[in-house]
Amino acid sequence: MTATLITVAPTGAEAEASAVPALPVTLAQLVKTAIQCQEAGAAVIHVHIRDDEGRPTLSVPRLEDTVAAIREATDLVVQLSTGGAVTDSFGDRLAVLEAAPDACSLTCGTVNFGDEVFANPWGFIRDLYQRTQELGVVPEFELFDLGHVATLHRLLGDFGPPAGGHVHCDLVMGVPGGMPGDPATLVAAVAALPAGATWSATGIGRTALPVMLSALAAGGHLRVGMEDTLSFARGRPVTGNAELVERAAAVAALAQRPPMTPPEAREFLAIPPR
Ligand code: KMH
Ligand code: ZN
Repeated sequence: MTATLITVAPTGAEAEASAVPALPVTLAQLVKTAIQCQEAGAAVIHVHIRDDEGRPTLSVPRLEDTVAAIREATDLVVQLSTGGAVTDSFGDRLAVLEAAPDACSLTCGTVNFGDEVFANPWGFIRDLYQRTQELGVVPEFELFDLGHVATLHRLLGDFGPPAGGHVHCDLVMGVPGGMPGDPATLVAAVAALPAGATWSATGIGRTALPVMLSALAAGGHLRVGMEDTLSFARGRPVTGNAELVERAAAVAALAQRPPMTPPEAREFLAIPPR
């Protein structure tokens, strides 16, 4: 059994900064969170940023500053979100890559997202993927539904392997409108992945723990963080991202699959040296 890749998704674009005081929204808070989460066992950070009012933004200069600051303070693989918020334009989402992160998320299809729609039509997926190849940014394929796996096969068939050459996916489970976060669905999604692909899984909200346990049992990797869940347990809000990473690292160690270090993660994900 291999070690466990732990990704932390500390902020997201959905939670209201004013309603969730523990959410890291300033650059200083994000950097402090990154340091704590690396110490707790994370190797990758999935980054969404906020503006001075705490609202989601895709400002490229701000993203550049964020990438530089996290690199300065940690060894984490810096993965910028190209999903942004449901209100972001395709142009702004494509421009995220200009901030030159190590990696980025790349969602492989449209999905109902609660009362909203997270739009990812084929033309956008294709353009984003080709731009990652041009810039040498390693994509992580976000799969919110089984149909997204079919689109991943199409993408790889039409345009070849990603930057770095290795395919790593993240099953995002339990979004209202996407695939449910349960063991049977996880097994079905994993069975449909391209040969040689590796995968993580994240369970949104109350599916966080069933998905974590199922993923470890099935040989997968983990994503945790306040983007995905704001409750540590029933009736007990998360006090910070590090406690979610600590719990994931403890469960992974119990499964005899301790956390990967950031250098091990870079090799595992085939992140090209900068
Ligand atoms: N905020 C969601 C609409 C990603 O980061 O790539 C999309 C999302 C996926 O979070
Ligand atoms: Zn995200």
